[in-house]
Formats: sequence, structure tokens, C-alpha cells
Amino acid sequence: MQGIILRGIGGFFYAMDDQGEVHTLRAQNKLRRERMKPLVGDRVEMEPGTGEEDGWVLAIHPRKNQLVRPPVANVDKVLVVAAAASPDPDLAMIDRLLVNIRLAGIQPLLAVTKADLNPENAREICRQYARAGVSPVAVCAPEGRGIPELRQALQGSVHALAGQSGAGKSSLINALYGLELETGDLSRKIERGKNTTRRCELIPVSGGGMVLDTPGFSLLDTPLMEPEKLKELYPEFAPYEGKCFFSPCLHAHEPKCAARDAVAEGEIDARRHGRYVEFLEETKKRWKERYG
Ligand SMILES: Nc1nc2c(ncn2[C@@H]2O[C@H](COP(=O)(O)OP(=O)(O)O)[C@@H](O)[C@H]2O)c(=O)[nH]1
Ligand SMILES: [Mg+2]
Ligand SMILES: [Zn+2]
Repeated sequence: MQGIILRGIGGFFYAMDDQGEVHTLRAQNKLRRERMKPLVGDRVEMEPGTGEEDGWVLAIHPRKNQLVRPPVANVDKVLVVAAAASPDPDLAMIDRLLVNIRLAGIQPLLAVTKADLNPENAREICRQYARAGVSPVAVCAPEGRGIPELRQALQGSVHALAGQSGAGKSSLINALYGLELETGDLSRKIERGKNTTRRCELIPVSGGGMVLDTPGFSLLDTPLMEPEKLKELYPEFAPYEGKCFFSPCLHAHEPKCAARDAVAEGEIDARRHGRYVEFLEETKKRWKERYG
């Protein structure tokens, strides 16, 4: 029988089968000998328990992708959450998140929350990412604005939300799926967070998908990469690839660069391009110093 791991705790795994039934399982010795630890999101072959007996995870299907913090596998989409205000968004950080999500083999999406607090900024951020392949949506969770669009974009997928603390991730999950995850101000959460275990759990939602409930998501450290790779993680450059005078062209300072022309024409957002150039310089520096 097949299942998907929703949660793991203290050597027990909770897996949901095709009928939506949840089984308590332990990992078979064979897996432990092979040091194969089931992760949340793993598709597994399982033997359900009988009566009082727990069942077994027999095998783990090959993973489509895998993250370290939180330890989770097979995420289809990550919805990056940036607030239009309170806290002010750090767009360089958002760019990095998007790059790292793509590098992990996951489709990123963007929600600009708290649009009610600063509608003009929400529009402006959506404009900046219009061609970034993230289908940006402005959201106001309390009023339900943007919720149907996001629900549709996420439908049927295994997805997670990432972004700054206080950006409105838990409020958004609640608005999307009628859940009651804890929301609130940061200081209260830090106080309480000391004693609560860091949970990481897949929650089945209407529409056939699953949302990952996790207090944190560390996708901020970009792995070492060749500078030429970075532009491939910016979908807005794709239409201009191969049309520049130089080949390869990094679309930064090169003359007769089709992508830079597109920036001048307003087809590629100038601020997003500016941050790309900064990120590129840093990537070059790290690459040059990689052995030192
Ligand atoms: N005005 C407004 N406040 C929001 C919105 N979404 C969330 N908030 C508030 O922002 C604070 C942080 O939200 P929360 O969902 O806990 O953020 P998280 O840390 O990213 O999970 C809470 O006080 C929410 O009530 C929104 O769309 N508009
Ligand atoms: Mg939260
Ligand atoms: Zn170029």
C-alpha cells in the first residue's frame, strides 16, 4: 500500500493512504540500516498496522526534491510571502528566496500580503515581479482579497509558505483553508516558542493538495554557484537569451546586451535587474574565492 508521510515524531511516522486514512508507522529495520530516514512529504510503500500493532514503512519512493530545514521532501510549490508594509519587505531577500527555491527544483510563487496597509506598494511589488515567473498576487487576508487566485494557483499541490516572520503566512494559510493556525505579533511568539517543539507537518486541504505547516523556512543561503548560472534563475531574461552581442552574456554591464535594452525599454523591471547585478557581483566574488 502507498502513502504519504504527514508527520514524524519520536521514531513514529503518520502516513495518509489514498483513501485519506492516516496510519501510525515505524521504519523497517532495513531502512534504518540503509540510513534512510523517512521525511515529511515522502511517498512510501507501507504495511498498515493491524489492531493494536503499528504498521511499517517498507520503502521510500525516489524523491523529487529535498530540503534540509525543515526536513521535507517532494514540495511542488513554495509561496513566498512579502508584506506590503509592517514589516517592510526586503526585496533583495525575496529575490534570493526565489533563486534558492528554483535551485531546489521547486516552483516559487509570490503573495504580497497586507495590501490594505499600503495598496500602492503592493501594486508596485507585483509590478516588479510580473515577469519573474511567480504569478504575483496582492492579498488582504482579513478581507479575503486575492485568496481565490492563490487557492487556484496552489490547488492539488504540496506547498509551503516562506517569508519573514510577521509577513502574514499563518493568516494566509488560515484564510486559504479555513484553518486556525496561530497568528500574532512577534514578541509573543518568541516568548512562547522557547518551549514548543518545532513542528513540521503536512495538512491535507480541500482541492486535494497539502500545505506544510512549519514555523521556519531557511532558504536564505544560496549555495556556491558559477556566476553564469544565476541568470538562468531569473525567468525575465529567458526571451533575450542568445540575442546579446557577447556570448555568454551575464546581462550586467556588457555592451549591446538585449536584456539591458529590455530594462531600458521597461520590459524588465529596473530595480529587479539592479538587485540581480548586485547578487551577480557577490556570486562572482564567492566563486573566485571558492578555494580560499
Ligand atoms: N492589516 C493586515 N494585517 C495582516 C494581514 N495578514 C496578516 N496580518 C497581521 O500580521 C500579523 C502577523 O501575521 P502572521 O500570520 O502571524 O505572520 P507569520 O509570522 O508570517 O505567520 C498578525 O497580527 C496578523 O493579524 C493583512 O492582510 N492585513
Ligand atoms: Mg506564523
Ligand atoms: Zn545580455
